[in-house]
Amino acid sequence: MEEVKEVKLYGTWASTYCAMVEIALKIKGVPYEYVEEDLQNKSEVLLSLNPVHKKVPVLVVDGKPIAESLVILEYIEEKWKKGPPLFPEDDPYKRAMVRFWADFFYQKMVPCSYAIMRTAGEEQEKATEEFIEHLNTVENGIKKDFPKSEGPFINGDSPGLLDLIIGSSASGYRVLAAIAGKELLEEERMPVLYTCVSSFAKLPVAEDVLPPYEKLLPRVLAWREKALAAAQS
Ligand SMILES: N[C@@H](CCC(=O)N[C@@H](CS)C(=O)NCC(=O)O)C(=O)O
Repeated sequence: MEEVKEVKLYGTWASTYCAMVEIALKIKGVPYEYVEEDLQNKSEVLLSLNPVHKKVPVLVVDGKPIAESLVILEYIEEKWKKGPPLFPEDDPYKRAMVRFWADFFYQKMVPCSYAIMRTAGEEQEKATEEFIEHLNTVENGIKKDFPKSEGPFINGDSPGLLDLIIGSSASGYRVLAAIAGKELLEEERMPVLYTCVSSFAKLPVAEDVLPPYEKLLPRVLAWREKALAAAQS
C-alpha cells in the first residue's frame, strides 16, 4: 500500500460526527492535522472539499477528500488495517450487525435527538419518549447480537465502530437529558449502553476530543433558542 504523507481533518468541536472520526484516527495511531471550521462562515476550502453537503467532517488524505462520517470511519478501518480493528474480524454476520446498528443510530436516533433539541411541550415529550424507546431497542439489540462481549465495549475490551458512534455522544446524552428534563441513559435500565458510553468517555484518546458537557450545553441551548424562534416566525 502507498505510504500516506498527509492527513487533514476538517471539523468543528461540538460535532459528534467529527469526534467519531478524530477518535478513530487516534485509535488507529494515524498522525493528522485538525482544522477547526466556523460553520457560520464556512471556508472556501471546506466548500470545495465537500461541495455536495457542505458539512464537516471531511477527511483529506494526500489531497483526496472523503465526506460523511460513516463513510470516513469505514475508510479509516480499511486504510489503516494494522491499527486496532474497528469491526469484528472473525465473523461477517457480526460485521453486518455492526452496520445495522450504526445505520439505526443515524436513521432513528439522530433525527429524534434533533427533535428533542428544537421542540418544546408535548412535541418534545413525544420525541423524548421515542428517544428512550430507541435506546432500549439498541440495548436489547446489542445484547442479542453481541452476547459474548468481554470487556466494557460492544466490540469487547477495545472500542469498535459502534462504541465510537454511540460513545462519541457521551456529553450529548447529558445535554439532551438536561433539555428534556428527564434522564435518558440510565445505568440500571441500560447497563450495556451505559457502560459502553462511560468507558468510552474515559479513554485518553476520547477525553482529548469529546466536548465537555459544561461547554456543549450552552452551545446547544443557543442553537435551540434560534430553532424555537425560527419555528414561531
Ligand atoms: N451525515 C453527515 C452529517 C454531518 C453534519 O451534520 N455536520 C454538521 C456539523 S455536526 C455540519 O457540518 N453542519 C453544517 C450545515 O449544516 O451547514 C455525517 O455523518 O458526516
